[in-house]
Amino acid sequence: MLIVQALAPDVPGVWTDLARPGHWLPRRRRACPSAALDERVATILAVPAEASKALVVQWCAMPHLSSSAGDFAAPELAARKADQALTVSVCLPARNEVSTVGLITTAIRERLMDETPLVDEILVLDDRSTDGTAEAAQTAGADVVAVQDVLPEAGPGDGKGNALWKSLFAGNGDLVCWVDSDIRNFDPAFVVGLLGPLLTDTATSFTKGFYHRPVSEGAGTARGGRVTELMARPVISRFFPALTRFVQPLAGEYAGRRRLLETLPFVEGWGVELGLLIDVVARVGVGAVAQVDLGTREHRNRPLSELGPQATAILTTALRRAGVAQIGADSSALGRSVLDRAVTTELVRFDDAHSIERIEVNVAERPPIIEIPAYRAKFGRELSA
Ligand SMILES: Nc1nc2c(ncn2[C@@H]2O[C@H](COP(=O)(O)OP(=O)(O)OP(=O)(O)O)[C@@H](O)[C@H]2O)c(=O)[nH]1
Ligand SMILES: [Mg+2]
Repeated sequence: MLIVQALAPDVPGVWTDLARPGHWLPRRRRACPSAALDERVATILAVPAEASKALVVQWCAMPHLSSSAGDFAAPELAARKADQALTVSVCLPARNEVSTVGLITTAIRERLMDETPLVDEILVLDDRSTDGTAEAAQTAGADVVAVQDVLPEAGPGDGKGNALWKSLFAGNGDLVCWVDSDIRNFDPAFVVGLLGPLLTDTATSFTKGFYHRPVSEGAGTARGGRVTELMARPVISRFFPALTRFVQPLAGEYAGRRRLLETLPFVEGWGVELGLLIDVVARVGVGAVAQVDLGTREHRNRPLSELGPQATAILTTALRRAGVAQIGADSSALGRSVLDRAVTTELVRFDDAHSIERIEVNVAERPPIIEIPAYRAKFGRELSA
């Protein structure tokens, strides 16, 4: 199946003309659940405007796929969780977040563990922080895991996506909820909202948060999220129009069922949000993904100079999934899976004195974690044929 068909299962005929066999990428040579996903990766160089419009019409007709954090109450969800014999992990990736990680951990522990048994564990995936993040998280009651200590045989890896991937091994929950640890106005309702659709609707496999982002000084746009506005939305509109329904496609707060997440590759760095969203929808269809209004979210805003590498990683992630090979890549690369390869892009720009700056942006991907023997041993999984 082509990825575009999976993304638009209810728009008959719209994508038929796009199925150009010449642009198929070869199946990965391994037997695992992700093979089917790779089969769906196709070149989509010419999405007709009417097809994009049809998809937007389609998702506008699916208001039931959006909800608000306030629609759910923790005690009711805890009861549903118990009925279904499920467990929940909340995982926070953290790199030098001493000013916020303790407050977030405390709020989750007090409200969603001590007061109401909705969350079974809080993991903080600490990445060589030097500011006391690990100590603050531990004092607040999190299980702190050093990223480099998780699956050492897989190598240390790098970036947020790598920490999320490792959290699948370090944690135990059937449902995994990820929350950034730099949120300044964290409310446990974020976690309740993300778990709500998963615990009340067995057809939902993944939930994605969205929110209003107030702008702090100099951020430049009323909505915040400059990389979202200037990179993610154009690229989604161009290549993955079914994903245009996601208000904040790069939101760092999302949750899913382990059975799904373990079968997906994870981009190690900045591309993890977009990569997961594309892959989840390709795997389970847009109707199995709910988005949840989490209200307002405040976090730091980076200077513009730091956003270029982030945008480059997101572009690389999207192009890979659209089947567009890296320029200059040797042609034999297409004989293997594009997902196996770390792509390094050199972002070239100029500083104020017009001196050239060359920044390497390495976009590596972790394989579906179910391919790791230690994971299968821990969770009693087998590779399907
Ligand atoms: N474990 C780990 N966590 C990371 C790494 N990089 C970022 N994070 C965490 O991932 C979350 C999101 O990273 P941010 O740096 O806030 O990224 P962002 O939200 O896109 O950018 P900001 O505008 O700076 O907030 C935060 O909780 C970070 O601490 C990393 O290399 N390892
Ligand atoms: Mg942030």
